[in-house]
Amino acid sequence: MVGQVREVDVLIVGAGFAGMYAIHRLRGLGFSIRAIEKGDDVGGTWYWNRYPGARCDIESMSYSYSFSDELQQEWRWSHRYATQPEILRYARHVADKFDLRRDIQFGTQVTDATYDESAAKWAVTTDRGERFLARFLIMATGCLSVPKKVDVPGLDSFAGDVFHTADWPREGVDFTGRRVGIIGTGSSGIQSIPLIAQAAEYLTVFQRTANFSVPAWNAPMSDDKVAAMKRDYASLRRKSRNSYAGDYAEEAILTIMDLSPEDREAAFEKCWQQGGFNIQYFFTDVMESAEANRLAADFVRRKIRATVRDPKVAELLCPRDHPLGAKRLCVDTGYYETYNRDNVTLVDIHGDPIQSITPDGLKTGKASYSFDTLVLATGFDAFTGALQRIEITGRQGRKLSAAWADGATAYLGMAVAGFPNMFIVTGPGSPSVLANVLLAGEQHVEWISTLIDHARAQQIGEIEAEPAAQEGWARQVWQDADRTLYPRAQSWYIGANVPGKPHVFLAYVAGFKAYCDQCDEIARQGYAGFRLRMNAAA
Ligand code: N01
Repeated sequence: MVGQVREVDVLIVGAGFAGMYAIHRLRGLGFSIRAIEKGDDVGGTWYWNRYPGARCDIESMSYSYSFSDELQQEWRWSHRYATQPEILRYARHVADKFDLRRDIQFGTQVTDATYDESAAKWAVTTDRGERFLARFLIMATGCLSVPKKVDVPGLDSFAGDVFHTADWPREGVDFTGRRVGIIGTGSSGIQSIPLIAQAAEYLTVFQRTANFSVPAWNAPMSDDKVAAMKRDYASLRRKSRNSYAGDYAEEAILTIMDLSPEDREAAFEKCWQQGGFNIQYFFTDVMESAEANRLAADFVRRKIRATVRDPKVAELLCPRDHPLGAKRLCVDTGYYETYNRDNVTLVDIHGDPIQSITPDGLKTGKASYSFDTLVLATGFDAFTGALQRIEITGRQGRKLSAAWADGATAYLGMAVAGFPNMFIVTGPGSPSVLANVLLAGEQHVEWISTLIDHARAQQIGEIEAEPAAQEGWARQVWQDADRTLYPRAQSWYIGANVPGKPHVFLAYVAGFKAYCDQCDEIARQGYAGFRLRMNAAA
């Protein structure tokens, strides 16, 4: 098709969970569509992140599509938290069931997208030289899809294998007999470290920042439990839609600072025993009061000390430089226990930073460490990485990179002033990563497709966020965040993990329900904050 221009109503970039649903939804509304996907199959983040231990940390019955009751009734999740292979199987099942692949072009990257103001269309080019013209552009590119550039000197000199958790070999890695070094102790590191330690001859973990992690207590789902939840699925989904985190887990009902020391300890212990994010979401004040947060953090630190036998190692694993939850809480299976193994060493690279990677290991200021395999669990250029890989040019030749030079903002976390007819699914300023991102993506797809459908019916040719609405939204996102402890960490939520990235709070912290209610109200008001221009011909 090189040379020809293919015209569609909607071009969707990405065939992860959000892109897949966008295909299904827009096709159902009668739009012509094409989706472009870099991977060779559907699944997005679950296609790329195949490292050992990769699994969701929101319960699978919740972290799954809600749009089709038939789908949610027929699919059987094996465990409370499904593994990456199971989630990828689910994505493939969805693609088959809804016949999505016929509209997806795999193994292709969009390289640039330019808005043609006279035609009110996006001209899109791929790395295969194909060209598309689309009335609407939907960026379903994911919040955590581009690994951040690894800023460790000497990486190229390493003689052994280097694996990044977010770009794991399709065929897997056999760690038998290997001496492994791993850099990074965020969620990816914390999930993979226990399994790499079990398989490898020796594992050295290089930790710059200790993170809070809580147990998953993952287990198979019994038939009775699954059946009971499926009978009640509609109300579980309603509860999720009306919750803070887009989940059916219990909502915050206790205030730590109102509890006696005994009741507090009992409540923390209950959260710990339930596992998952409860300790963060079960209390009204844990993300708002520094003292309440310290009490919760102290509880987790006591758990770490009770688990890790070597007191020095336990102290190193105790996070001290950020409030619990202000860097994303990790959910693990046997993470702290792993440091009781004889074949695992924890190295503090905060006190003694890495100087360089060497051919057979790495050097810090004070010591050298040797290993033959290096695993990078060093995270992502969150929210903006995937969008900034594409040369996106809006009205009057303005680049998205220029529009976001002082920080990424988008009205409702989905539309950028100066970039008409382009929508970002779970973009900067949306609840996305602070909620159940699967449901957050569904809500965006439904809202955006309803707006596009409305535009077609009303002969509206251009939809564009108003600059004032976008600024107001950015202010609200920041003010909401500023009332919490979230900004008190140097986290990827504010872009702090990528050198030079402007710091703005990138997620909407006021909760999924509050966000959805605002979106609904804006739609009721005729899409307030959007400039809707009629077709030239209308
Ligand atoms: O990445 P991260 P991640 N030298 O940025 C360290 C989601 N997720 O891939 O904190 C030394 O959290 C860095 O150290 P520091 C989830 O939302 C979900 O683990 O910058 N160290 C940190 O320890 C998660 O939050 C699941 O000091 C360097 C680590 O690398 C998000 O993805 C599973 C370094 C990066 O941690 C990102 O998680 C996995 C350097 N130069 C991920 N550069 C689920 O369970 C970075 N680090 C669903």
